Amino acid sequence: MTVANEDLTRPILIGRSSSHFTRIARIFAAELGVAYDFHILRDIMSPNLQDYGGNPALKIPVLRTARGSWFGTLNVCRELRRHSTNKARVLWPEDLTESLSANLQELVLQTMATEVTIVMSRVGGGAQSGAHHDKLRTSLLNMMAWLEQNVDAALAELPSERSVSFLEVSLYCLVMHLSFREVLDTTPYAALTAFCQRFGQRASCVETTFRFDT
Ligand SMILES: N[C@@H](CCC(=O)N[C@@H](CS)C(=O)NCC(=O)O)C(=O)O
Repeated sequence: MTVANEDLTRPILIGRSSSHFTRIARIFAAELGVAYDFHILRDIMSPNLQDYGGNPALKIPVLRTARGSWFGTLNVCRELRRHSTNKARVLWPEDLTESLSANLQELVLQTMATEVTIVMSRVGGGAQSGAHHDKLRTSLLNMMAWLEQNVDAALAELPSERSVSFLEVSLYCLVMHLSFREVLDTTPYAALTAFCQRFGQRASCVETTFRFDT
């Protein structure tokens, strides 16, 4: 994939249909009514900076607009907001001023990052046992237990007039992805499952279902 000489009249999202971070961006684009071209990163093990829109971290998603490249999901969502003309009221992480919802956001993002490490280790042929692997699993299970216990109270802290929140979109993508990548059976997590069933009814979620790109 080349990053030069492309038509940037509308944004280009570089990502994968199987990626939870990418799905956050895609749900935001749908909620905000922003059209984009989706460029699929075929090889997640590629060491080629160009494949990641110039992101030195070699991570997706990346959004390319006429104003530049935007690295990281939160940056991508903020730039999508700037491209949007609809009146959606977005609740961002910095709007979470109560400890429960702020901690929920932190732990959702950390669980997503931990899951990436677990999945990349699997994909890249890394160790599937050992002290680090065991600690990652323990951390994952601890965080999931905390999310399960606190999700309802934390979401109750959110202002009701929001159209969409980064917290809910990221939580939804995390829980659905754990199941999709068979990292964890999420069915015993009743509160998280109930949240996903409710939130997943949005058109933005239905039209971005996880799948492996072919
Ligand atoms: N901080 C980044 C993390 C993105 C991330 O970890 N993306 C995963 C895909 S879901 C990735 O690029 N994995 C490839 C790798 O870790 O090498 C963000 O917020 O977007």
